[in-house]
Amino acid sequence: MADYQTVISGGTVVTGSDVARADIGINNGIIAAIGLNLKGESYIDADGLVVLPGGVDSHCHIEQLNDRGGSDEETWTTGSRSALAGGTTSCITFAAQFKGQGILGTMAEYRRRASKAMVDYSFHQIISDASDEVMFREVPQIVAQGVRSLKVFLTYENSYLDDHHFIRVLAAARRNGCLVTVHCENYEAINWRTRALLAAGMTEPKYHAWSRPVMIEREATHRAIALAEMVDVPIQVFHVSCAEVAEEVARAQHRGLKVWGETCPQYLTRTASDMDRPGFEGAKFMCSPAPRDEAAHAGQWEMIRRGTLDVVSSDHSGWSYDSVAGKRAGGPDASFRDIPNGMPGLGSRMAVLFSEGVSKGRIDLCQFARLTATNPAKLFGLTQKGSLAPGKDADIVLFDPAKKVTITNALMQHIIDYTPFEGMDVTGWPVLTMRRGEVAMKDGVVLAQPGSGQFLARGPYDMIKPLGRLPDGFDASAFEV
Ligand code: DUC
Ligand code: ZN
Ligand code: ZN
Repeated sequence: MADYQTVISGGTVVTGSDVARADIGINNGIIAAIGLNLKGESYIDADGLVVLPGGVDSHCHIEQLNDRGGSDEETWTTGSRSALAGGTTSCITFAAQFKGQGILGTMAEYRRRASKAMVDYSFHQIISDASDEVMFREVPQIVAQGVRSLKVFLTYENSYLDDHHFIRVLAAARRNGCLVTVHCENYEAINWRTRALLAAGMTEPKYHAWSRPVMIEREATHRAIALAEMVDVPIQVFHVSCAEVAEEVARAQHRGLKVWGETCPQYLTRTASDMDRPGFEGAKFMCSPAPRDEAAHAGQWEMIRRGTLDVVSSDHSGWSYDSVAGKRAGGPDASFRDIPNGMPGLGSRMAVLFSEGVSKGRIDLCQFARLTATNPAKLFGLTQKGSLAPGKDADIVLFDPAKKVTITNALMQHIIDYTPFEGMDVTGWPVLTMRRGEVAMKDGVVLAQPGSGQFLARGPYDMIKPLGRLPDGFDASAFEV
């Protein structure tokens, strides 16, 4: 008699702490058992395959609304297709606030759009206007809806917060039990350098990197950490680009602070010289912070090895190369300042990290599982996700560790017309993705139906509780006026 509806049999099962040849028994979308010789009504043969937790991409931009009344090119249908093709089963995307507006109405619109998702999902709430109404009345309401992370930009003309407003967001996060995620670059310094570069006629995509050198990322990271320490609230530093910045995170961790660091495959594989490709081609690699150089990649791998950087997300933010809705939004002769930032990466994140990390011997399988699934799930309170263990959702990806693939844009299955990883040879490829017990992708064919993804409401959780270490023991956030 069968004990399980589905058994994934004979694979190399990887958790955040162990690797074992075993079967996984699944009932009603939940992992029911990990053991030997499990009896199932149906079987998925995983002989020769690596069985990993489905990817959790805790930083991707999908159907994000912009201040011109439009939205990202990548839709929930195409974004989740790309995610599933690449082995990712859960995404945390962004709900953006525009200055002068609230956040409750827009959250409802984001929830409506995400109802087409095929992956499970949650949101980070971007705060661009820390008004009293939003800080004291609306944030508690979106937290009650299950959104537990606030996102802050320390640069970008229409979104950045000065120190005063950043502190107000940190305080609101402390009062409401949220994590704050921070884009750390110094707005004034970038502006100052950008104006000078444009005045000097240095306008091509490669000057994007010149406009935002390492120390402006390092300074903003240091400042974000210091202010978060003052308010006593946990933060995650987004998309760390190099070791000098990761060192700020490491110093904070050594002081016992709840500060975490994230990076992305582009900061492990792409360089500023990619932005110096002929013509407009460099625009494909423009993102912020800017990719650095090969020495920076080596430093980043070391920071991953040490555990300073413990999440690798995609920062998928796609802008088609040949589109006026995309990279060409600023016209044919746009300077770097007017070319949209970001690159697609949802579909490539797992394979690029597996190949560059596991196949090249820089990280082991358990580290891979932690970086791509276990750690982001824990940090963001996705309690059913990120781990292969009885009781967790059966979100599982089967990797063929020997499969050699040359990345092409068609394989990404996103809506964007390019991938920054075009032509990269990788060893290791996702061949089957299961989401809550259903085969959602097999051999590159996405089988999930639009609307089958579920909203992941996040409740309070210990990992993001404040430390209780306040300057002079005084909790200013409780008396804010
Ligand atoms: N930088 C961001 O901060 N967000 C999206 C893309 C990018 O390059
Ligand atoms: Zn960012
Ligand atoms: Zn981003």
